[in-house]
Amino acid sequence: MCRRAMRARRDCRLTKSFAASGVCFSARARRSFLSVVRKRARQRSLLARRRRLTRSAFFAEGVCGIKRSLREIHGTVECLHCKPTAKGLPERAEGFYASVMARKKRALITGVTGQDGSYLVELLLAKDYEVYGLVRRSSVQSFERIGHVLARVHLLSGDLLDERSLVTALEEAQPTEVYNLAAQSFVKASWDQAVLTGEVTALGVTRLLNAIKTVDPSIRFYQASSSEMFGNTPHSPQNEDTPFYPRSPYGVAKVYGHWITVNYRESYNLFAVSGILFNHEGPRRGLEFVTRKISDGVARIKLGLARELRLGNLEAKRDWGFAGDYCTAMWLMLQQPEPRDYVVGTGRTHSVREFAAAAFREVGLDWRKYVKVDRSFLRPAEVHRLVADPRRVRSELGWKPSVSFRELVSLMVRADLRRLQPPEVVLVGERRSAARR
Ligand code: NAP
Ligand code: G4F
Repeated sequence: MCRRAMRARRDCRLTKSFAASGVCFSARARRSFLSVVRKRARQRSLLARRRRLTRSAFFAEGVCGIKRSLREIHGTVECLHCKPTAKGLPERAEGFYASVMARKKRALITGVTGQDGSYLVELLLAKDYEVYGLVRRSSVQSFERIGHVLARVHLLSGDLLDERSLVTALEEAQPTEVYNLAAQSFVKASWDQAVLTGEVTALGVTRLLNAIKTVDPSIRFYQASSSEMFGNTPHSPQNEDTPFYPRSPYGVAKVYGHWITVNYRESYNLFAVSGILFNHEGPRRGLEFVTRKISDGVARIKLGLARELRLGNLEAKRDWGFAGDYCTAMWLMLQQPEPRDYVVGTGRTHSVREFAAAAFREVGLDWRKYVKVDRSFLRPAEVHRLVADPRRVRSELGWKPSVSFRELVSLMVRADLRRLQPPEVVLVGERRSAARR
């Protein structure tokens, strides 16, 4: 019906100009003229569809063609917005087009309860997005990282293991952008749960891309790829053209996620991009990752809550940046005219030993007195050194990190000190008793 509405308007306009040209306007001539025009329009509409949502594509497709979910809302094949009137296309269709274009951007974030999810929510809310977050069912829900913005986020239940739940979430949120941050993201755990890691971190990406293809192929998609994909590569620094050599089931799963994103972009013309992000940290980082384990350990030792810090390989080197900065890069990637993959990192690398030394220095302690090497934290296969070559993201997206290595260490240690500090009321009590003494 929508197409018929389009056709009615086009025919009406074209036959008028045809008649105005003074050419003989017999019924037969009109019919053959229109059949040629329609054929061309069909070709144009196909091209436009391939080129995403332009204004002409919107009408050529018919509103319902683009927003298939609308058809379900109307509960009828005939879309009210596009129903033709005696005058051709109704004003409502124009109005609807304008309202669709002017509507708030909507984002769906998988992994919204994770470190990056929490920073991305803040960023998108500040940009006036309508934000939806996918959360998986758990007997105890932990919204620790997003508690402060919970009232402004729509939470939807779903799991990367379950494609149907992803379709439902997309239909409900009707996002313009999807950020796939959900994953089994802890490298060490990926050896113990290699199949689960593959199911979530690798196949989960295919499920989500399939859901997008079914619900609305105009959605822009961001895949959280990782520098772990470079693993043991002999090339340094690593950029978008560096070959992958993953060293863990996690790294292997991320390589799959990366290539399926590229493949769906090339096969189905989706706006799907892969951000190859190097390690990014902050006070919201999970306690199992080395930087947070160190900042937490240092704060505990400083406050007399622990005596030592047990770590694995101190010589491993990583390119560490602040997670908030990296979420800006994710967003920038989805605002570009063309989908492209980017490496995101600081371009500087430091060892675990250097991180630990800087963290202890922050509280005036010598790391050598407290750090013990514990072989149980070593990995079956290690990634020894990673460092980004972020030239493309800098030159094309204008992105650069705002927090240096020293600042990152300092802000993480200070945040853990604040968190673990005895409550203020104890300090006040202490001050009073000190005053009495
Ligand atoms: P994170 O803190 O571990 O968060 C992971 C998120 O995924 C959590 O919200 C978790 O939900 C969710 N999740 C896990 N399994 C799921 C499933 N089956 N279905 C739905 N959700 C599921 O990770 P992050 O540091 O924020 O990283 C975000 C993404 O970037 C991950 O994909 C990670 O692999 C990737 N990445 C991270 C870094 C980095 O340095 N941080 C670098 C490169 C790439 P629960 O709260 O329920 O567990
Ligand atoms: O902090 P990590 O566990 O991070 P890893 O393995 O680099 O992975 C993180 O960054 C990736 C990006 O490259 C993400 F894709 C991934 O999701 C995750 O966010 O370990 C960093 C290094 C490793 O070489 C590890 O062997 O620190 C070494 N390390 C030494 N002692 C330790 C420890 N790692 C942990 N987790 N715990 C230790 O006690």
